[in-house]
Amino acid sequence: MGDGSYLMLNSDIYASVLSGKKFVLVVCDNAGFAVIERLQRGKGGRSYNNMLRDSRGSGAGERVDFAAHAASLGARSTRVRDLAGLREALAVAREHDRTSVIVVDVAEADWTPGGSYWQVGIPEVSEVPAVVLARTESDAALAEQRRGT
Ligand SMILES: Cc1ncc(C[n+]2csc(CCOP(=O)(O)OP(=O)(O)O)c2C)c(N)n1
Ligand SMILES: [Mg+2]
Repeated sequence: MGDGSYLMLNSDIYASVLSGKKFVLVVCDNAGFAVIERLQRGKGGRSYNNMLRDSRGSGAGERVDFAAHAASLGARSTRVRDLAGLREALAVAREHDRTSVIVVDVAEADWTPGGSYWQVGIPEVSEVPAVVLARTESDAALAEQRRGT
C-alpha cells in the first residue's frame, strides 16, 4: 500500500497482531497522495497540498518513520533500499508467524497508465480552460461507457 493509505488504515496492523492473523505489508512511500495529485491535475485542477513537499507550517515536509510506527503496533518491520533487499525481506517475512511491514521509498512519477480513467465529478461550467477540456474529454469517455458496468 501507499504511504497515504498506510496513514488512513494502519490500525489493521495492530488488529492482525492481536488476532494472530498475519499478513505481509509493503509500504511504497512516495511522500504523499500521488494518485490524488495526478487526478486533480489531470482534471484541470491545480496542485494543492497532496504531496508532502507542498505542506506548510512548522513541521512542513516531515517524513513519517513507517517502520518505527509499525513496530510500535507490534509488527516486525524493516526498511529496504533496493530490489535485492525487498526480495530478502519478503522471504524472511513469509517465514514468520507475525505481521511484517516492509517500507520502501519509491519515486512519485513511477506509474504505468492502464488505459482506464477515474470517473469523478468535473464542473460543467468553468472559466479555467483546462477544466473545460477535462469535462469535454470526460463526457466523450462517458458516452463510450457500457451500460450496466
Ligand atoms: C479512507 C479513504 N480516504 C480517502 C480515500 C481517497 N484516496 C484514494 S487514493 C488516496 C491517496 C493514496 O495515497 P497513497 O496510498 O500514498 O498512494 P500513492 O497514490 O501515493 O501511490 C486517497 C486519499 C480512500 N480511498 N480511502
Ligand atoms: Mg503515496
